[in-house]
Amino acid sequence: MTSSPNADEAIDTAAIEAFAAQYGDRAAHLPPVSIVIAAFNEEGVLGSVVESLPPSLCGLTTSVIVVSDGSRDGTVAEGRAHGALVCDVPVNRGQGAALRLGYRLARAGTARYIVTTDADGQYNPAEMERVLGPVVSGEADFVTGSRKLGSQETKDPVRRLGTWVFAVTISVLTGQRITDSSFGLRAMRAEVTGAVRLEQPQYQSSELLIAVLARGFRVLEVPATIHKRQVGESKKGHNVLYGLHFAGVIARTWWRERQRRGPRSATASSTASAGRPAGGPAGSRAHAAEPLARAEPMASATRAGSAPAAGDGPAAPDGRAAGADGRVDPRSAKRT
Ligand SMILES: Nc1nc2c(ncn2[C@@H]2O[C@H](COP(=O)(O)OP(=O)(O)OP(=O)(O)O)[C@@H](O)[C@H]2O)c(=O)[nH]1
Ligand SMILES: [Mg+2]
Repeated sequence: MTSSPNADEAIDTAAIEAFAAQYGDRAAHLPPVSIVIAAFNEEGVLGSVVESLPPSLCGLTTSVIVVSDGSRDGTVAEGRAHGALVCDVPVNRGQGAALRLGYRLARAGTARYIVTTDADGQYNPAEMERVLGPVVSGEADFVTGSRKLGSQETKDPVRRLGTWVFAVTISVLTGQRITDSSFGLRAMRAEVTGAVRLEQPQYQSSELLIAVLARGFRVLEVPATIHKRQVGESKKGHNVLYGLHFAGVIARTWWRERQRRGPRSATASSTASAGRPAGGPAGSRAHAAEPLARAEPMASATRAGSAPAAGDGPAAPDGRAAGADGRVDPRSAKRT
């Protein structure tokens, strides 16, 4: 991991340039849905995960962007062999840094929606449609799966307790009912990722969720499943270490967002659970969202130092889920 924003920006810029040079037009003109995966030393499982991803979701063509950073095994080759666009970053920084870069690549390629999942096969690709659906229909800006509303395979009581404690903590801090703050299968309008501040190099999920809530985006949880990891091992450390990092990220992000908006700010968004918006009909919201970032085309993103940092972009909160353009006939859908 790097310690300075300048070093991070230099790494990101070089990676974006290499990605653009490698994939050319494919990277510059992505289909409407980018499935973004951070992968670190996931040889032996990544290929089957990529293979299992749907070529279209909600009638929209998908592409798969894998960001591997410093993997020492065959992760990069395996991802490419199975049709993913793989961004191969030479330095290991963590899942947060990798996803952030993946979001930039998706926005630069003018993808309209981003779906995330993990490389370790813990999430069910058949549930992606359920997660993306409310975003495409315009009901929500950000949808996360929830094991509490769905199911989880683990019997580990510490894990289960941790998931509950963190969800309650975030619910109390933000004033929004959240049942799962660390689910890796989620979907959002691509611009959302450019409108929030994302700094966590590794433990990124609660930062993203709190920031999205604090910015007033419409957040929805849907029931989903999390399986146990079948191959390899967790990259996040064991329960205690994972829990301590996770708690620290929640506290720091909540405090940062509170400072940014003032003490009365934290409860800005309307949240919904299990498909029911809590703040009124779709489109209504307690407070208007702050400006969204404009999509950043690949050509400008590849200019050294020119790409805006996440959270710095200008506005378009109403540019959500347009509708039919970009839809494909699923029978002819093929990954590009
Ligand atoms: N690029 C990149 N990806 C990472 C890194 N660390 C973890 N990942 C990926 O992030 C995803 C989640 O990591 P896991 O280690 O499974 O962590 P988790 O799912 O939060 O926790 P577990 O329940 O313990 O598996 C996987 O796809 C990992 O390969 C990293 O340093 N760099
Ligand atoms: Mg995992």
